[in-house]
This record gives sequence, C-alpha cells and structure tokens, in this order.
Amino acid sequence: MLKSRVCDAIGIRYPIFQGGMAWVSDAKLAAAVSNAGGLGIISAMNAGENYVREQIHLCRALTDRPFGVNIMLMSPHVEAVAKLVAEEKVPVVTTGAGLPGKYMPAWLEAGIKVVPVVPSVAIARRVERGGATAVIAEGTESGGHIGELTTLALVPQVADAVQIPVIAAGGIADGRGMAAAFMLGAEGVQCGTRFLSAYECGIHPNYKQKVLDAKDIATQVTGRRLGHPVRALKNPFSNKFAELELDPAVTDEQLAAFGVGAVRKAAVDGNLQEGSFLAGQIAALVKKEQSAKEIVDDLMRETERLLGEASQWVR
Ligand code: TUI
Repeated sequence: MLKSRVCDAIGIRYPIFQGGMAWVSDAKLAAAVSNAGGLGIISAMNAGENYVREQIHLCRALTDRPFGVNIMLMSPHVEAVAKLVAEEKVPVVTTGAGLPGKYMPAWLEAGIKVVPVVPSVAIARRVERGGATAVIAEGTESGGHIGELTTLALVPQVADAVQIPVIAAGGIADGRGMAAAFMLGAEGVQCGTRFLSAYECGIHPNYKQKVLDAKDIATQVTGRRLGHPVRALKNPFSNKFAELELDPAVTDEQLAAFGVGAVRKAAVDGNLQEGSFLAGQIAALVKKEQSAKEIVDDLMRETERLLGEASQWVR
C-alpha cells in the first residue's frame, strides 16, 4: 500500500488532499474526503469568522477524522479567521495567495499542523524555517490563483530544497498524475478540479457540466495585469475580462471591480455568462460524477498499479 510521511504527519490513511476552493469546498465535501481516508479541506475564502466557525463545527459533526481549513491570505477577514482556527484548534491549516509567516507562531502554539501552498523554492524554504509540517508545491496548471512554474519544474526543485514532505498540486486528476508526482519527489498530492465532480460537492449543476464538457484547451488565465493571475474555464466572463485587461482606457480599479463576485456567481448561481468557473488544465480528465470515496479509491488504485509496474521500463 502507498504510504508516505504525509500520512504519518497528518494522521490520514491516503496522501491525498482536497484543495480548498472558494465557494466550493464546504464542510460537506471536506468531511466526505476525510471519511474516504484523504484530507478534506474547508475553504475560508473571503468569508467572516461566523461562517468559518459554522463550517468547522459542521465538519466535526460529519467526521471524526482530521480535516483542514484553507486560509486565503488576501481575504479581508484573514486576521479574524486566523485567530478563530487557533481557538478551534483545527487539525490542519493550509494557506494560499500569500505568506503565512505572521500567523504561524499562534497556529503552531495551538498544535495546528500548518501546510502552506508555495509557488517557489524561496517561499518553501521560508515556511519550513517558520515551522511548516509540509508544503504544497502548486504548479501553474491548477485552477484559481496561480504561480509561474509548472508542477513538473516546481516539485523536484522544492523537494531538493526542503526536508519536510512536499505535496504536489496543479495538473493532477488521476493515478498517472499522482504516480508522476511521487516520481518527482512528492509524498502526497492535492487535487481540486477532480473533486468538482464529486456528488458531495454542492456547486451549481452548470459548473459540474462545464467541467465535464471541458477540452484540453478549455482554460484561460486572466488577471496578470493586476498581479493576480487566475485560471478559469473560458466563457463570456473570462473573454470580457481578457479584453478589458488589454484596454488602456480601463483602470486597474475598474478591472478589479469587474471581477468582484464572479466566483460566487459561478459556483452558487451557475451563471454561465457572468461567473468565473475556476478549474485547472486537467478539467478534461474529469469524465463523470462520482462520490468522494470513489475518487479517492480510484486515485489510490491507479497510482499503486502504476508505481508497481514502473520497473517494466528498466531492462
Ligand atoms: O490560493 C490559491 N488559489 C486561489 S485563491 C483564490 S481567491 C482569489 N481570487 C481572485 C484573485 C486572487 C485570489 C482562488 N484561487 N492557490 C494557492 C496559491 N498560493 N497559488 C499561488 C500562491 C502563492 C502566491 C504567492 C503563495 C504564496 C505567495 O507568496 C508570495 C507573495 O508575494 O505573497
């Protein structure tokens, strides 16, 4: 059976994290993934502490396994939510879209395992020095807010640079991606897009259908001009954003204002015109709706088979 330091450090059966996706990753999805033996993660996104507290309590009611809370460091409520997770002593905190340094002492004091998303070697080294349990090296193939480097380039460089376990993210939707991540030096994976098709994922049916219909070149990156590149499925919203981004008459403030609320419009309302349907480059590999348990079991079975057969190439 495939095991790694990630399983031991976090207390999970399988080294599979479910990404903390804004307006997607709620307590129900997180508990389903944790009950399946992976690590389910609640997204604190831009929400206030009351919403996040409610989700933590709901997750505890639905599973007695470890789970995580993802803190988006650009959130206007980051201070309050950072304090809340320490009070609640959630088992794991993952962070994204920034440097978690100033919050880490309080989280570590509360006994929380901190696993930041890192887009580079320098940031991986920094969070290791700050006491991180592991890092998530997320390549630019992923959905949502992205860094520059690909998973193929980033993971082995981060694995060489730190002693703590590396979890690979970005472009991983099946056992082939997961086996490849282990060959690059990762000891776990984080999947986001693959879990969009889970029965327990409560997004609007239009969002699920868009993922199931996606082709290889279905995603587009916008927001580079604002310093926050974001990958989403192409649609009228992403096309319009791309157009405004190139227009010198449009100010950065106007451009940012155009994007406000678009992720909610996709996930909650299923608004095909005005929503931002965040998804990674592997959306086309997501072919059917399944339970979170079926997804985790498929990933593990395929990965174990591929890694077991890998010696066939050496004669
Ligand atoms: O955070 C994500 N993915 C996200 S956050 C998000 S909400 C949002 N929406 C619109 C614009 C911006 C955010 C949607 N998807 N993934 C983890 C991630 N973290 N990707 C890249 C990073 C990252 C980037 C820079 C982590 C640390 C970092 O530090 C350097 C710095 O300058 O802060």
